[in-house]
Amino acid sequence: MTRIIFYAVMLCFCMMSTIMAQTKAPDGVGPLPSENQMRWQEMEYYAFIHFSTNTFTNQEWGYGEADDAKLFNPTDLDCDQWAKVCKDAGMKGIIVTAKHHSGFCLWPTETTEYSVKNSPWKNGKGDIIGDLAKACRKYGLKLGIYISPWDRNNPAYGLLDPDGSAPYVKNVFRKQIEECLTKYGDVFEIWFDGANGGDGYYGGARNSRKIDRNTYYDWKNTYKMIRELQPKIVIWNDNGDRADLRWVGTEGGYVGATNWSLLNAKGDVPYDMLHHGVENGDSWVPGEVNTSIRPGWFYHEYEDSRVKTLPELLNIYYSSFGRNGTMLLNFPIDKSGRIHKTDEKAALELAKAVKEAFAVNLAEKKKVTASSVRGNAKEYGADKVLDGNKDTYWATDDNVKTASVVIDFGKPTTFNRFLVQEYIRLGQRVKSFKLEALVNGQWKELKDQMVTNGTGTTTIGYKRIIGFPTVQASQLRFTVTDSKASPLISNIEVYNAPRILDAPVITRGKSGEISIDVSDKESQVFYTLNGSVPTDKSKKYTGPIETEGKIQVRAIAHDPVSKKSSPVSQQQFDISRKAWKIVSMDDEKVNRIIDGNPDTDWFQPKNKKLPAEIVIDLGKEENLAGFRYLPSQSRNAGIIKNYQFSISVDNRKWKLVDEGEFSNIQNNPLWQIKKFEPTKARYIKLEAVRNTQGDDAAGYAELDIITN
Ligand code: FUL
Repeated sequence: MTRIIFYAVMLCFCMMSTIMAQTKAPDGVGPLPSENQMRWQEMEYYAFIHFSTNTFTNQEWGYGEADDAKLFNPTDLDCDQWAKVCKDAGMKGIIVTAKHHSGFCLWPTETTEYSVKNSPWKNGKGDIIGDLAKACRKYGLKLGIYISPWDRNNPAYGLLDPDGSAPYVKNVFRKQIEECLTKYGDVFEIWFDGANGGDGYYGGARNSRKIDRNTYYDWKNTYKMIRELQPKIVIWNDNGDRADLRWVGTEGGYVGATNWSLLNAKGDVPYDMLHHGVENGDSWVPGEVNTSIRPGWFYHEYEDSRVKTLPELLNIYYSSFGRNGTMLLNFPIDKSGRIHKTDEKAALELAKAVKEAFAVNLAEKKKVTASSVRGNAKEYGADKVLDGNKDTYWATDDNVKTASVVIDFGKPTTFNRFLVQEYIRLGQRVKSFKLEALVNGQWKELKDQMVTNGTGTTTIGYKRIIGFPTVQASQLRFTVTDSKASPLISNIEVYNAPRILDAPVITRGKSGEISIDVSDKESQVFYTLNGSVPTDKSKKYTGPIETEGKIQVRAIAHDPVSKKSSPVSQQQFDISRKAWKIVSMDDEKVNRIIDGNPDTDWFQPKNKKLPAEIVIDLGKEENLAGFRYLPSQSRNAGIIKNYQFSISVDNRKWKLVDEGEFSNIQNNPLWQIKKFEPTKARYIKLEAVRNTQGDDAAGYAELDIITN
């Protein structure tokens, strides 16, 4: 008897150890996120605040002019309002431009006179970083700091001592970081922009300074100091040394649909790597998607009507943390010192739309089964994807890299959004997946509607959201089709988001014809030409509209079934370009730069050197008051940075009416608007003096004038 009991116990023990061996938690695969990176990733959505002397000089990059400090005088500065708007918008933190490239500091630093202490605001007694830190604490938001490494004001910027050390880095830059990280409590992120060296005021020297971005800032020691001062911080750096987070290669508000949170610790990081990460990278460096709620980062009154619309903001939402990134949305503070009411409204509309879209998780409490479960153990079962617990996950055995789960809704259910999360603490694993819905007994593949080439369902990472045309189905099948190792899926949600129409795109061709295009081809388009707000009673668009002279076009897309309309899009066009002739170039294709289509471009021939000029005969004398330049939207080349603009009555004697730089045009290649004293002329000349890459290319998508 004792012997039987002994064998029985041994048998149980053996069985248990087999099960335990099989259900051992999976090992991590590849680089893993740090605790700081995890905490940051889970914030998902936070704000950027751009505020500086630029706000008052109407610039994107202040030159660092000493006198600009005297212009810094917000009339109603209210950090509480910033924090309240961010909180209400669903954001978790705020990163503020404590110092932008002009060098002006928003706190009374001991390192320079170029700060709030020498501005008229609060008679020099104010401290914006202090006020914001307090407001963030009040609203339960985290504080982040942007300190520009480039400083266009500081006399020492770019200079080296005989021993090779950089006094600006030692005595100014690092001290400024130290002040910001010690005076204002916890800081969750520090942001070092990549714009570096170039023209500046530099204490009155007014010259150009070049630095080696890999060595000048001694990042190794700078990082060491930062981590000692704020052990829980994450570092964003677009300069030499790899830090905790990466830029995604565009300021347009989207990251690649394939998005690995990995990079290599060493070596160059071209656009493709920034935008998609590196599948087999050796370091965990997740992407942060940064964009502004308006075209520019700083406030410009002329952009009051160009605040992003709800469909645009929703696209950014789905293309940032819907693609394994975080979303860093910028508010340019206006001259009064507040977030402008239009921007506030737009951010709150986005929050409301997101709340509505993700209100009811249709997968909750539904039956779920898996094709394979790790060791057949309960703790890795399919139900872990629906249990709402981020620390549990469905897993397969180590060698099983393709597997599926099926969610049974129990009845035909209507949906159009799918949300899925990997358990990234053990690495990012999934290389591709497939989604299918059981519609009338047939499996139908659901493709990511945001990805036009049909390759949408690749990586997952922390969070992936797929949008597709609405289906009605009784079951949903999610299949991992390739993975680095056993996929670990911690969460799945399914939603039916209300349909939101995109605003139409309005363009005007060279002969003055207006075209209005909509992304949703089933919707109708209504428009006005007299500045009034269009409704579904306005004129219906049926094809290009012939127009002459200056004109304002406003249009909406309208869904006759739901009776819902898109936001209004509007375009102000100047005189028609029918009579224009480009006289400086004998190449038919050059007309692309005045064809009104931002998607076509022209580049000056490769054998030509800068400066390059474009001369246009407007056909008759016009009262000129400015010009607009749009660089190529398809190629990151030939982007004009420094320009001269001249006018003439006879194409012989020229008058220079404007010159300068298109600030930040490399990262934000939008329309550049320049105004000058109104002058009559028939010919215009745009001279490309230097481009952003220091070579001889000059490219143009569009060139236009502004008349008085
Ligand atoms: C850029 C800067 O040069 C812009 O001015 C802005 O601060 C943006 C967030 O980063 O590259």
